[in-house]
Amino acid sequence: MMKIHDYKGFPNPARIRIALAEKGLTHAVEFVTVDVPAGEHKRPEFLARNPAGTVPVLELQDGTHIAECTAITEYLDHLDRRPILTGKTARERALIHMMQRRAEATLLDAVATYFHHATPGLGPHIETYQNQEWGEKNRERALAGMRYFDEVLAHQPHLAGERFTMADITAFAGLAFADIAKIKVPTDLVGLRAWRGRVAERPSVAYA
Ligand code: GTS
Repeated sequence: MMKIHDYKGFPNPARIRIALAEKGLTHAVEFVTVDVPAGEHKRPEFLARNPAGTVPVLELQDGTHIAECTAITEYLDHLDRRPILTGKTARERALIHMMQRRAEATLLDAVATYFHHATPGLGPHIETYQNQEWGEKNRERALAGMRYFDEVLAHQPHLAGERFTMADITAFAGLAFADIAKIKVPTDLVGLRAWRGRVAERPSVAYA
């Protein structure tokens, strides 16, 4: 059986749990808890699985380890040759990857950088280098990202067009992380808030 090394409730692990539920694959994997708050993800045994020292990591039956949520989602989405999250045509795939990367860089990763640098983050035993100014800058970047996605959603129901995709999963996880980091979604971003409400109703999100 495939394994997912992760920590339930954290935003990046949630991306893969949502993808698994969307694909109907929740029973095809075994979850292995990595005690992130205790720093288990920075120990040699875990670094051998993922040198970045982050969760989640997918472990295939042949022992191959796949890190990075986009790569894991690509793998899971193509297992049945019926991709629903990463696109079928060249155009769909390009648009989904473009929007996914924007959601990751300008929202999820920006919020994470704020959290790790400008707040106590995961605590002093894990946050061994903090740069407050860089953290604050990334709070601004995250708010600009939210504003950008609000504009996109004024013209289409999902980030990459008509359908729910990996790009929506990333942005949704970004907003969940923003809640944890106490970055509020501005009230005037009505399109973004409405989209979030619609995504929150998906059964896959309840599963995550
Ligand atoms: N780009 C990575 C991916 O797509 O998997 C990000 C992974 C990541 O940063 N994971 C966080 C982690 O392991 C967990 S989460 O809180 O962001 O969900 N962080 C540990 C650390 O010490 O930074």
